[in-house]
Amino acid sequence: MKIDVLTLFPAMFAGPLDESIIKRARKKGLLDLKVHDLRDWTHDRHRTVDDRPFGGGPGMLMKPEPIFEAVESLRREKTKVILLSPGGRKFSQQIARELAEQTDMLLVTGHYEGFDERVRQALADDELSIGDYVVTNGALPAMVIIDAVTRLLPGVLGDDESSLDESFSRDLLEYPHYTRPAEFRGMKVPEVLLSGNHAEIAKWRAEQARLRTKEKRPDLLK
Ligand code: 4G0
Repeated sequence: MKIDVLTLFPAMFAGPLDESIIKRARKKGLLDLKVHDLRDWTHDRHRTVDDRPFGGGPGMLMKPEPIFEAVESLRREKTKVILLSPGGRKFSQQIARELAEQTDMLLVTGHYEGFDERVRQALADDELSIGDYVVTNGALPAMVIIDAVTRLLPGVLGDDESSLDESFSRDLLEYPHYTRPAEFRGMKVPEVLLSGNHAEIAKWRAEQARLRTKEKRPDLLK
């Protein structure tokens, strides 16, 4: 998959996407990620990317011209252009699975109070939010989406890392997990997990997952 990112903070992308699974995906050529500085598409001496809202009010908006020029130069035939903003559709594992089927994405990030509406109207195929909160700019949300999508690309995860039971993790929280030692600082691993009785273990895990979901995420049971 080819992912282009348009940002005012290209330096933020060095680091998080150069580690671990994403690093490996890039090395293997499964992810081709290119980060672009929006200011490269400005023409004035101050490389201006923002302006004041018509009609008044506080804050600044991303002005349309640099974004239009950048998107028009970066997008190709199959490119899905996606805006990141707190006003977008809520990103989810289901949306990550859908995006993993694309060949080309262009993530457009902003800051201030958001984008001139014509960016949305004329350029965006979709607008996503990683959750109901505001961060200073769209770089972190873009990285979250890149990470969640990349680990789903065929060949990225090894057998050990693959989520074995995706259908399960879809509608319930995980049951409690334990590794050695069997007793640690007086805290014992539940006896059933040491019993070797796989039917009982499966029953215990299903019950724990249900209890935990009811406690922490009752919305998932409805
Ligand atoms: C556009 C995304 C971009 C509009 C971006 C803020 C959170 C998310 C930004 C705004 C972001 C998210 C209207 C404040 C940049 N913060 N939840 N900040 N407004 O995905």
